[in-house]
Amino acid sequence: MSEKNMKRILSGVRPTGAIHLGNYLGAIRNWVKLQHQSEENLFCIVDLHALTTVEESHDLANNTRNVAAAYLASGIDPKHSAIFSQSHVAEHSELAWILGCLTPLGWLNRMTQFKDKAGKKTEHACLGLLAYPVLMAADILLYRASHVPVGEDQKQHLELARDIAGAFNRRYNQEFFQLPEPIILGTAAARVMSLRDGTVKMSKSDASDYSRINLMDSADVIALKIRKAKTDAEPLPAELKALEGRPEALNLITIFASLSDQNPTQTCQTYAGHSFASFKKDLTDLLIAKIAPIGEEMRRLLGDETYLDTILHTGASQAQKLASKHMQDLRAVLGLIPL
Ligand code: AQP
Repeated sequence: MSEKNMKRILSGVRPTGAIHLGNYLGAIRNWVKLQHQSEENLFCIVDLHALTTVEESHDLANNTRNVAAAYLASGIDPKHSAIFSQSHVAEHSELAWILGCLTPLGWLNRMTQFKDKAGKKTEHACLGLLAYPVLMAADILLYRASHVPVGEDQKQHLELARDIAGAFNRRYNQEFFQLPEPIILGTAAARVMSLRDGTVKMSKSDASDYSRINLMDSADVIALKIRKAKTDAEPLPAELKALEGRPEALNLITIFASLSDQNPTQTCQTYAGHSFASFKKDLTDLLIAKIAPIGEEMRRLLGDETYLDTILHTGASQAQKLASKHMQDLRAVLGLIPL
């Protein structure tokens, strides 16, 4: 099959902390299904992206192994999918530079994630944070990925990757890059919210561990976090619409629906008129049944660093083969002397 007709999927997670239920329901669980619907899959651990918001508490090597263990324990199969660390394939950075030379600053200044992460002090934000979407475009275009599963928050960056590919093709007057198609993950849990505040997303960098369920949380910790999860005084309604203005309740219903492969309307109907106490008990049991085994498997895998590093090195060499071939083609287009 020619590369142009091939379905090649690429996606990634930043190794910035403990992998949580949002990462799992919003991304990794969907990749597990998608990996069997394409000819090639690349699941990257984007450690260079983590450097844009690096904190002293980040232990990049261990966090990277933690993400690899989460991928494997969730069902990403290394026989179908390359699992690798972004920094192990140097061409990501090389291509990012080349693409950065044709990306107008105006495009980057419009990115909402930059505005969110830089806050008011844009003068103090690092160049890497502004250039993040260019590196993401490089991650995708380096492999000529045809499809990119993205969460809601990454849609704008993927659109930019398509714009950059188009700008390159126009400048060099050829269809060098194929425009990557988004796979918009329209699942119930496209955005899992914090357990402490239903208006902000569940996040690795939230200071409160009670805001999220980590994949490695024990059954006791899961039970405690759900017990403490913010709710309101009303019983659960029969209609999803009635949860408007009740973000924490909506979030818990959405999590339940997603874990039980229902739509949230069905979950509402099941729990209509119930108090949070009885609903939370069932949600806890469901979370323990679905998440605790993944955590257990992650712990087992993390006990075998040699195995995890072998997975990462094998994945990197698969990715590297594609990357170096594409960079060689690209050098010819740019008029650089071949390596
Ligand atoms: N709360 C979420 N709900 C649904 N999907 C989510 N994702 C992240 N949080 C949620 C999806 O997980 C994938 C990998 O995310 P990432 O780690 O690369 O970046 P992120 O979105 O910045 O994740 P965090 O947890 O919020 O990390 P920090 O705190 O370091 O910024 C993506 O597909 C993302 O959509």
